[in-house]
Amino acid sequence: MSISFSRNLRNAGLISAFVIAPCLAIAPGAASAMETIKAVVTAAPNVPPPITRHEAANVIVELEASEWVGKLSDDNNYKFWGFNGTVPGPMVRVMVGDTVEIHLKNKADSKESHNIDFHAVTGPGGGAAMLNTEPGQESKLRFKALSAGLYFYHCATASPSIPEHIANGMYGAILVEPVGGLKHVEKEFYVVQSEFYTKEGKKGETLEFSFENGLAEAPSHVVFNGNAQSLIKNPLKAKVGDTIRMFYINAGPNLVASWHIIGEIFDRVYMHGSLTTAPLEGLQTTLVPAGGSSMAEFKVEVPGTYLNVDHSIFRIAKGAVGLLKVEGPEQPDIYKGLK
Ligand SMILES: [Cu+2]
Repeated sequence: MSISFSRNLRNAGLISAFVIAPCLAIAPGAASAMETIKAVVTAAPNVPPPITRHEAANVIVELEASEWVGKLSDDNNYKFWGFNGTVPGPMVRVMVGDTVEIHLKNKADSKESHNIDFHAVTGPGGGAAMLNTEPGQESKLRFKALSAGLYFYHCATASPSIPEHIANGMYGAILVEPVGGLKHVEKEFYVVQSEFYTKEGKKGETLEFSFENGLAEAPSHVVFNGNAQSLIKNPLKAKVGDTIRMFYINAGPNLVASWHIIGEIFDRVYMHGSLTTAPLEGLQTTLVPAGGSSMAEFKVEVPGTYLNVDHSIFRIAKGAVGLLKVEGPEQPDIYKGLK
């Protein structure tokens, strides 16, 4: 079976699954009496401010799909597709019980139609069925956040193929906090691991997407926050004594991640981003499935530079390495070289 034939079959199945979804477009006057607020969304590695309210609200989230050429590494550019002009797309923070309105625009100069499947949504296509948006158009979806957790979102448009939309950078995170929020920590970071599948190209060229390399699960790049040098050039920073909370997404589209920070131990890992399950404690490395997440908290006790990696370790040669710099006084009781 040729690649294009199997691709068309797959698309046909997915398209029909979306078409049969019932229409739940937002009707005027249907909103409840809840307070309406506009969500603050942030580009990685930044995290929106913690939620301090205890009452559910109507939260409006504005996102825009677009397509642009940007840096994938110091050597090459890539034609990204993404949300709000960044790869990954922004992080969204809401509370369980909130009614969330997604307003998705697709920039007028886009070549493709785009949508979003939110893993936090209960309903057909995770909302994608309601958010198919042609260039220059806007679509809206209302959903109720039913379960606390750290969730992935991604484009799921079937033309030319769903994998291509994800592989080109159309993804991000939505955190659904429990009522009352998460415990205070000194630092929060948003990190997304993802693969890129490109055809071969020379230094300085804009690399092209390769569907064949995607099928072979042979990425040319495995990166954090959309660029092979992203967290090398702009390290995450903290101070001795800080507790760090990391919201870690594995966008895939294919690989399972073995997330590890060299020289640190995760004090608490909320496996798969579940915030309704007790965390595991004292972990070295944690699995993050493709299209999944993990939330980890850890106190940094010793100053120095730490490496954030996928411990499927050859991937560091493809870009899966970032820096965490911890400043503060030496702690010889915990860590000291001996003569
Ligand atoms: Cu898309």
